[in-house]
Amino acid sequence: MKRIPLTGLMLILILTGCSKKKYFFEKELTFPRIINSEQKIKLAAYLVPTPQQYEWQRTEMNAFIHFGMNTFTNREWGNGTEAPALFNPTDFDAEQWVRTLKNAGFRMIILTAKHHDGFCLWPTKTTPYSVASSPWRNGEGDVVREVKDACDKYKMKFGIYLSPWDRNAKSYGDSQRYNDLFSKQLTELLSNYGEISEVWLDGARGEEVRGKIQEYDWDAFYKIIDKLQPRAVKAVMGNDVRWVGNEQGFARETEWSVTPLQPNIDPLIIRENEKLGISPIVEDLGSRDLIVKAKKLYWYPTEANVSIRPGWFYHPEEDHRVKTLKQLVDIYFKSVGRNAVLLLNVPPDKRGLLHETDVKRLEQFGNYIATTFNYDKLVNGKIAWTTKQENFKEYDLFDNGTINTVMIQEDIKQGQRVESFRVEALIDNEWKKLADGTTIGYKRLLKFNDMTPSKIRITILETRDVANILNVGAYYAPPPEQFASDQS
Ligand code: FUL
Repeated sequence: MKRIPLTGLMLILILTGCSKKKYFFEKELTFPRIINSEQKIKLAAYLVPTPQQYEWQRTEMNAFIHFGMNTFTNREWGNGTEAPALFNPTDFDAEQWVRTLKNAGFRMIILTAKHHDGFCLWPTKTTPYSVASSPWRNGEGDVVREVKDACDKYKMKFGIYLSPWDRNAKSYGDSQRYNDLFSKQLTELLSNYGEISEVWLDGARGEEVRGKIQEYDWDAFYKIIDKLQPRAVKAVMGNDVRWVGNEQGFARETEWSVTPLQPNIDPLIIRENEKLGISPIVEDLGSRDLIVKAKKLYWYPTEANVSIRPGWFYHPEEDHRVKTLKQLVDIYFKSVGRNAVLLLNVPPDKRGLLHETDVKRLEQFGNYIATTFNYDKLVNGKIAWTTKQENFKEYDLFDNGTINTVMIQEDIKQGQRVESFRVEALIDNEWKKLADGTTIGYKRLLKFNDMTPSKIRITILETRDVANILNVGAYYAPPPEQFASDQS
């Protein structure tokens, strides 16, 4: 990964704006000692994503698949003693999962290759506790392989969730031995299945096993991932993609990808996070006040995870509790529409199929998003513009269409900069405020009441440096209840 050290010359060029060449800091930035608050804010505007973080952000909507021993025991967390004989899907069809998700607009599937119970969905050499010991496909099956093959067929990206917490492994708690086992599992998954686009490292863990605490060797795990899959992002306990802080799929209204937060992976980072009073769940992760106190900043964008059902794994008693279209649309607006990537979990059932109710709902959801966003009613919204604060741009609308949603994107390859903006509409020759927003980032969606203006005006109220507006759109999002009943 390219890391650009901040030289004195670069500092002067950025702070004075006296250079034709643009300087940026990829992924991280350490502030020089002698620098004032205003200069820190300015430098924060020059932090940018790595190419893999940028590529990941553009996926917008990804799917999580929780499938494994818990599917067959009807539990959320197994204890690692469940018999492999229980794992036996009757109609396993990875293509059904991938086809359904692809048609609904998802771009990547992240599969629980191993959950906390330790049962491996691929025939690993590291433990007999895997599909190889199950009756499924006479012990010859490989869930990871079949899902990956289906992803390749349907041109979907593929990621893995590999739980560090393992309640089956005998070595768990014996730090070095378990870290070796985990490293071997990562190596198998990242060597034998082609391209892997995301590695989801869960933070959940049991504190003490047989009187010992397992200390994970994050540094070693990171090295394996970076070496074997240099284009993958490392999520949650990884330092490329940040957990949003809740499991409802809601990002913050003010969501900064530029933050001093890093996952708690070593004592120095833990101390710095504590000193600043930050963790993935706090509200403020990127304000000016926080930046001024920080020693380092990172490009650490957020992923909003949520399940389509109450649980992460499939439970038949939750068949009537699949989220409604209205709930999914709300989640979309509060994740993708708030500078996050949505990670929606859809758990296959004991047959090894996505349940009919979930399939139907995903179809509605995909149609809803496509119907809403395929028809942009703004003229010339795709022409990029730059501006200092208090500047605005006006747009005409096609054939006086009714709208209730505005979309704005910053060119995050040049940093995340906008701190507040306003959207107004020209109605009967008068400018009326539609909505105020704070951050924009990769994408921001704002909703307002249905109206039919002749023009739209976007004003950048506050920004950390010249704002780079990439794209603006205006849409009509139909009422989801109505849309759902029209479709059924
Ligand atoms: C959590 C786990 O404990 C849950 O079972 C689930 O996998 C969720 C996505 O992450 O930490």
